[in-house]
Amino acid sequence: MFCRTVSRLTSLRTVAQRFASTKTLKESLQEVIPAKQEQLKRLKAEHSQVIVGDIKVENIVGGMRGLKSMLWEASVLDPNEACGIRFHGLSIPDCQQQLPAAPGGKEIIAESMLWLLLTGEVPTEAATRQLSRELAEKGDLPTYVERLVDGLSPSIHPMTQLGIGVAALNHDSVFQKAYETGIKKADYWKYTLEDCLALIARLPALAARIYRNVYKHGAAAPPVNKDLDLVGNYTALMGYGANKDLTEYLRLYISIHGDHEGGNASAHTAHLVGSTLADPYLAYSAALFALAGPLHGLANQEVLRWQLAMQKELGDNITHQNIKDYLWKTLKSGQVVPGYGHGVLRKSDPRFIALQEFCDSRPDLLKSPTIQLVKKTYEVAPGVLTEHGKTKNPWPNVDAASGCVLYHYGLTEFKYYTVIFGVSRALGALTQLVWARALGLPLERPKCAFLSKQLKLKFGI
Ligand code: FAM
Repeated sequence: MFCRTVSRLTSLRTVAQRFASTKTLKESLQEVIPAKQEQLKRLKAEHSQVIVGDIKVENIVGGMRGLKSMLWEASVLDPNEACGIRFHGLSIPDCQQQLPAAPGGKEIIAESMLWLLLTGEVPTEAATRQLSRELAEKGDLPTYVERLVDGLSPSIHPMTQLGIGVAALNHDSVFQKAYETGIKKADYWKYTLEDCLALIARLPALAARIYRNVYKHGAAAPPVNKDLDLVGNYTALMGYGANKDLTEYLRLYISIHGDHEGGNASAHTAHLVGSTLADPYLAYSAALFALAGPLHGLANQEVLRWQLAMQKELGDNITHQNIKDYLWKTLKSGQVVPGYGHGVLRKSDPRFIALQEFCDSRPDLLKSPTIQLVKKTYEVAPGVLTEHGKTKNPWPNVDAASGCVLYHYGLTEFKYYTVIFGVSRALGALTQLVWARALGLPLERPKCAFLSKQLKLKFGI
């Protein structure tokens, strides 16, 4: 007994010493920022007039697709590369190999992905644990936000509630307070980082409170556990802590769905709003409302609604032909097939593949009728969409699979799924905000093209 106590004390001390000698996220960022600032300074001074691409009419009338006009390097999408997305050069399988998991877990955790996104470096295990603790210590919701969300009608969509709660947290913005008292531009990023970490830390408690208010009659959640990682706390606060597989699934999903280049609708909204020097809470709240659109984050809810309707209609008759017919019925009624297509990718979304691999490694998931239907749909949908001939990408995106696993694990309230995406996208969108302030990026203000005159002169249209 004595020996066990001594060895436990020794191991606690070792961990504490390791933590003490581990750089914090802020210290690590502080080391990498000056080189990037210098790079940008030189770029502006020496290469401002270099042409990096043409602007075509199709870019202007096509939602700016393909138009390179944002500075963002933490993640890159390659439409045609098999791995499709890289985070500071690492593919999803690389991240799965290199980024620290939770104690006893295997999947990437939000903290290690956040560290990679912010610093471009793979964190050590000690640094990851230290960040988990820092976030857990900041994870409680202030009472005024608890009261605010408790007062919202449960019939208000969970995403609307999340956006309201995040916006209200700006009451505590250190950036806003410091700005009012007058701070140097060079220090903006430090206050922005502090707000961003506090926001990421509080998202699980806020999102879980909304879940309990809307679906569990406001049942009280346990306190934030200082020894758990962010997603470990999130599932525990929602009431699913005992389900280790669900927690692992959400760790993976939340990490790999966090960043997707800076131009996706939610991250870009945060960037635009943040460029006015609105604080990170306001900027991310705006991003959440972009995420709430069915062409973006709401797709995970729509996929499940669509899959369940198909399951109901087909009953036990789930054949390839019946799925094909159902797909055609959807398309002919003028609707999109949710979970298929993408603004940039032109192959199967690597995040979809990672989630499928997660399912393949668990026999209980393979037996789930909903997951089997996802797999069968994947076998025929690309062919149907190709024949339909509209979409540039007939392959599945991440949301073709994301909700079905949640559904299998008993988290069946699919109107809530986009909230989980909202917890995830904070990793990328807020990283982008920190860097925008570190690099002193200006107010975003694109010029409008008045095409009608040109069209008349050039093309007689
Ligand atoms: N089913 C039917 N038609 C589709 C389609 C789909 N899954 N995907 C695209 N199209 C149509 C699209 O509506 C457009 O038709 P119109 O010319 O009549 O307007 C045409 O194909 C060309 O579209 P595109 O250039 O291939 O795609 P976009 O870049 O305009 O849009 C998406 C990309 C993702 C909005 C689109 O593929 C879509 O609506 N998919 C279904 C919804 C969905 O799954 N969204 C989730 C996106 C996801 F990655 C995320 O944000 N989590």
